[in-house]
Amino acid sequence: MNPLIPTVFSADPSAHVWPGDDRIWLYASHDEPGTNTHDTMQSYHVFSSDDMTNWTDHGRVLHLDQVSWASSHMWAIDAAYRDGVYYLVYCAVESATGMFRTGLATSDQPQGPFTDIGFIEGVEWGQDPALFIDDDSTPYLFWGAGGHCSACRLTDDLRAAVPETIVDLTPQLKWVFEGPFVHKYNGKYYLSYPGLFEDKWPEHMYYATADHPLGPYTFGGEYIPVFSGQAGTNHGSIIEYKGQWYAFHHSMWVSHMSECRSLMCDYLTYNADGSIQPIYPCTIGVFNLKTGSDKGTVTILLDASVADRTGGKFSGTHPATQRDGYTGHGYCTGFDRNEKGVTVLIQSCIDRLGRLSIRYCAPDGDVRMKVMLNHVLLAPAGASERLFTLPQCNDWQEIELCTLALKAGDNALRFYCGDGGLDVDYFQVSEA
Ligand code: FUB
Repeated sequence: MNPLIPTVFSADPSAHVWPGDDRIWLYASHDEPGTNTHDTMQSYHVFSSDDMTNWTDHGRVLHLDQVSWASSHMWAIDAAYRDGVYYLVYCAVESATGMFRTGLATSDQPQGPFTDIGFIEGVEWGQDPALFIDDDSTPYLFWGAGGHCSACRLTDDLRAAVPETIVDLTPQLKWVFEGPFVHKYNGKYYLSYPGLFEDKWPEHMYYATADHPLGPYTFGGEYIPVFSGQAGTNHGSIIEYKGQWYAFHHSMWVSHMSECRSLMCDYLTYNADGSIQPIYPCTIGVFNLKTGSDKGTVTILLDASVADRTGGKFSGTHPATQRDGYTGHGYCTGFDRNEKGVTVLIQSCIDRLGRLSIRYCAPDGDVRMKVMLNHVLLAPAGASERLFTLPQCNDWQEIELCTLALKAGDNALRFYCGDGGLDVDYFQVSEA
């Protein structure tokens, strides 16, 4: 169903399937609700699915405040996997020069959170990066903005451009404006990009093909024309998942504001000669791979052990990994006094209801906790006392706690007031 992710404004989707993993992963930039300018963009989200219509929002995985060299414009991104490390490849304006740089951030898990390791040396005005690792493991970087597109080979550690390989692909990419993405199909390299037909907005999606990642490229044509409700920009990625090809892109179908965008997905079909058939985005979008339904949900999954790196914080609590069976990086523990707790960030693009669940372990007995959303204490349904009881359990269990009235923007969920013996794996917010 389109928009694919109607719960949080996100754009510039970069889709990947990682080795040995059954899921499809989307790395996307984040638009702030209520603004209509790209200047306010300052973070990224990761989404995953194993059926194409039910998606998990893994929350805010990198923020401008966590990037020491950058001052603004956390714009389009890509991701890569190399030697056991997941890379978020993003762009931001460098404080020292005012120039767009291509940043690298790493994680040991595909959902992040990501830790910045600096920008790629030798890439100037590196807006809208795409990192393509070829079958022989050679890494290539593509970037582009303002009507230009360039590419180069990267050093093996991905930290620098190999200067003598930098090429200006602009003359080979008709109407190119920004946002390159590279995929491979039947031995050919496909460079897809947003472009301005006759230099006029809005953007169309075009592609070109080559026998080598660095070209020369031959223009292939338009594969997503301008459509009703388009955001002005478009930007996307193309991927095969479980035997089917998909084109991810964005629209303004939720907000009707060009800079509050929502992710979209449509089927992509090749002709026998390798050319791509035009896509006309529709609300049905793509179907569930298991059930055949076009309906889906978005569930927010917040790993309590990394709350402090995803927009929340620990208040006297801390992450731990001793107890087996946790799902992400670990769990949060140390709720041993009244004031101790954990806060997680829930981002939503509209005012809406969500159902809050928690996965926890409480081996020493029932635990009574307080839950506060945006500084308001919540009560269990039908109860007058604002305390939630987590029943004793010797192993991890998930229970639903209450309904949340989320507001558009940032929501702080604080969970506190324990009396010991509690470990929290994750918080989950499902559609109500
Ligand atoms: O999302 C911010 C900017 O808008 C991207 O960097 C461009 O590709 C366009 O989608």
